[in-house]
Amino acid sequence: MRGDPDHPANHGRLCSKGTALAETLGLETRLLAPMVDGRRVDWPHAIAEVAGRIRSVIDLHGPDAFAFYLSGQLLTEDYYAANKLAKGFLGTANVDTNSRLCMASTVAGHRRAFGSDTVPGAYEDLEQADLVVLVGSNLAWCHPVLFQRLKAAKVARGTRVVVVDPRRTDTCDIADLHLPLAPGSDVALFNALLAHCEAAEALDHAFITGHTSSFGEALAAARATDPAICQLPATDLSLFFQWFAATEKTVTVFSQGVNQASTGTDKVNAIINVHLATGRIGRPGMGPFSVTGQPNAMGGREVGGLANQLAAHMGFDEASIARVRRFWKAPRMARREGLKALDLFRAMDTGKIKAVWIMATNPAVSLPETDLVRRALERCPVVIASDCVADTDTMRLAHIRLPALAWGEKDGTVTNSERTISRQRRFLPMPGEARADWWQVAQVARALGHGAAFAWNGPAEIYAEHAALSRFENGGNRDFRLEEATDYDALAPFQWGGKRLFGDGRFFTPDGRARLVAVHHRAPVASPTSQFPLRLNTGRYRDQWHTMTRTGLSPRLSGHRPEPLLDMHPLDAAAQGVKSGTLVRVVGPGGAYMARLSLTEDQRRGEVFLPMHWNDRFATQAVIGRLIPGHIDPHSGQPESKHAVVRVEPFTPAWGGLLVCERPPALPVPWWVKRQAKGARVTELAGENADDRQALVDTLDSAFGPGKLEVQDPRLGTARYAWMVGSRLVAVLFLSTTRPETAADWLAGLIGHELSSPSDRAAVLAGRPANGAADAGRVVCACFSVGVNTLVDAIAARRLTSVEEIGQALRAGTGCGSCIPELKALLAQSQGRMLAASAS
Ligand SMILES: Nc1nc2c(c(=O)[nH]1)N[C@H]1C(S)=C(S)[C@@H](COP(=O)(O)OP(=O)(O)OC[C@H]3O[C@@H](n4cnc5c(=O)[nH]c(N)nc54)[C@H](O)[C@@H]3O)O[C@H]1N2
Ligand SMILES: Nc1nc2c(c(=O)[nH]1)N[C@H]1C(S)=C(S)[C@@H](COP(=O)(O)OP(=O)(O)OC[C@H]3O[C@@H](n4cnc5c(=O)[nH]c(N)nc54)[C@H](O)[C@@H]3O)O[C@H]1N2
Ligand SMILES: [Mo]
Repeated sequence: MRGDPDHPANHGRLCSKGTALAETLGLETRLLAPMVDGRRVDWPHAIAEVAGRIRSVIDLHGPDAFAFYLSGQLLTEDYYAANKLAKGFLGTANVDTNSRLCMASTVAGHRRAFGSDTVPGAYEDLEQADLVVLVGSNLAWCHPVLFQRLKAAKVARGTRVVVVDPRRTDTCDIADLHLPLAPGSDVALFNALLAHCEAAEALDHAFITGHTSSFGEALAAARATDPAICQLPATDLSLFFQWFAATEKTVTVFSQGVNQASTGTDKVNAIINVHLATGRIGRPGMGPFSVTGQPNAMGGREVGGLANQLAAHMGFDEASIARVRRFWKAPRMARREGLKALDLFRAMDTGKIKAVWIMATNPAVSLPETDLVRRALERCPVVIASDCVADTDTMRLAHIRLPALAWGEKDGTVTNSERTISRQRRFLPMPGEARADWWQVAQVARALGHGAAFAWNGPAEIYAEHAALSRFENGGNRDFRLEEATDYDALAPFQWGGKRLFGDGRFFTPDGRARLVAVHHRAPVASPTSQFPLRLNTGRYRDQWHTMTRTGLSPRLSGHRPEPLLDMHPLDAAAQGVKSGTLVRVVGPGGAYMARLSLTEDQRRGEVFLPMHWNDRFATQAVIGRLIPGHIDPHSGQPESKHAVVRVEPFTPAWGGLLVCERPPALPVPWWVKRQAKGARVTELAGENADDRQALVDTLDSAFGPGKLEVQDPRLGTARYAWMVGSRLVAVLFLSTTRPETAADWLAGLIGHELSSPSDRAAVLAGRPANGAADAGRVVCACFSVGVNTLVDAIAARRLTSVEEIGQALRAGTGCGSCIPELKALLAQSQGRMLAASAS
């Protein structure tokens, strides 16, 4: 897997997940045939069932009883097809997408400020800026390629970097200043910044007068804001304000720490206000810059994938509805906005929506109020889900499961954060019966009698139609406009709208002026109480992608964080009576979650952090949505996924276990978490009851047969088993009263292999190689699979003193570079050890 050196966005650089893509292309976990009510059927049957069930729901209950729930992981052509079917031909705008959980607040903020959902700048602005402010963005882990570009620019021209995030993240590795603000206080911060810029005479009054409106109201609101709300040291705050006021070439990058809040839209406008008031927009090296997450989050916005957008960046005003109807020759246009994600699932729960088609998203995990969402899917009479993976938490709740093509098999276009449209090309055959998402929609549309409007022969024709709609009656008052692609297959990456927009000071509002918005601080909806005293923040790990359906298949991506950790400040842990490295239950008003406790001063006091990735496929009790209440932003409908409240309780197991085998059976124990290692899956287990141990061994006996080797030490409470078929090793189980320590990755490599000599078998039961070869340990560098033990040993033995020397010796850190902060930490630790050794 190599990057394309000619692509303008990454210049050939890949992140760890991109580098490991080849490990996720296998067909083992794929859905390869349509399934209706648990039965395998052929496509004509599946299409007839989907169309028949949708038709009968609509005939009985009207078009709004049907909904699509889509995803920023669809291609633009897929998205266009679903949106057209629902909004033009079935007559419902109940089309929403996981972008509601992701970019909705930015969309709402952009539209309030610019009159359109436009990202004004380009990635190269980060390279041309003198100051880059990263707000609620862990760029080092979530946009590692862009992070590398910024880092290189910093080396070349000394760019100042400020990180605004309650947590200290690896992104702070390149920060000149980290502002660990109180969660949810971004509006106060940027309001105070606006007031400061005014006082410091750093505003661009010519731009304000010539090109904006509502400046006075916004400034009054800003002046009324007390920056003490942010709980930041006054010196840091004034340093940030001085830098910002003095630096014309400033880019403010923002992401989920801004969007995923009940004040998300106001946060976006607070940021944009400052850029408008200083005139820093639409010119090189400056501007507000929303970085999107999913590969095609932007394409979804362009086709109208959100329930409150129609198509081609048009909304639900009368003129737009009429225009799109004319273009589509639509028989049954949706006439008003549809339900947003959370309301959509609530409507399934109350029986208003009776048929849903979910594509390329896993709402049973990623939406808040998980139990309500799952109950809604259980109650909904018709649940259709298209996914490339057979078994996800959502697929388990679907009546009709349709096999989709995955990356490498599908053809179409995606749009990135800087508006660059790229062609994605198929290079693998279509496996089994899997078919493109657009094809599935078009087939169903034809079965419903709309053949003429869905007669496309391929994505090229859909793209041409989408582009034509963007130009249709577009006299220059709509931002989104695509030219005809003369050769779709050879389409080279290009930025729609050109490199930058708004350089001329003209916006897409009715009066052509950008709007400043008067915004006021509001605290997150849930506030800590004596029952739930801690603020819960959630987000991403470096090497996992969302609900892990793909990245969870890769051994090296699963090695960096093998299980979910609860990050907590040591003083809070002491107060709650929980210990580092032990299992804890995180309890919120809506449910519980099990994690291992990791103590770190990177967390503010009173605040904890959990990853969003694990789910029922990978752990017993680690579905993040159970802890997130359904509080939403009033403008965007985006859930407040970053500001829940919880308490933390110790979980004291009576025993711990480690199971290594190719495919674990269903396990009768209270807690386990699985990860993919090279050769086998590694499952960690823990139980509160000694009887669980026997039940577990019995389960494994019936799964793997009676032929096992065992050693027990009743005095120590340890037991070790190795199941064999002939001389082939099929499973290993280690039990102990604590957490068994073994070379799990080494054991995984032996599964399925012959153990011919007695010493081989003895080594398996000893849990480590007979020849004393070391276990590489937890993966630090995923690009080159370099483990922590290998690094620590090499740093000591070869006296490595810098990241560069580590790179020369082991290649670690020379791929995507996102492990460099960890390499630095290991170097610092080993220097600490050397100092301690020389001092004694
Ligand atoms: N490795 C990896 N990369 C990914 C993804 C993935 O799953 N894995 N997913 C992709 C997707 S879809 C997305 S949307 C992006 C998300 O990319 P990011 O937004 O960078 O990622 P998150 O970890 O969700 O959140 C970013 C930060 O917001 C901070 N935050 C929390 N509350 C506040 C607050 O009140 N104010 C401020 N200023 N900050 C706050 C959190 O502490 C966190 O560090 O990542 C994309 N890239
Ligand atoms: N607590 C909390 N919750 C969050 C977040 C958070 O930070 N904290 N972040 C939110 C954000 S920003 C996002 S984007 C969401 C992501 O949440 P989801 O969208 O639910 O997560 P994914 O795991 O990306 O789900 C994508 C699904 O599509 C399948 N798939 C992949 N490619 C294709 C394809 O081409 N066609 C089809 N039909 N299927 C395909 C995958 O196998 C997988 O099942 O989570 C949101 N939820
Ligand atoms: Mo996202």
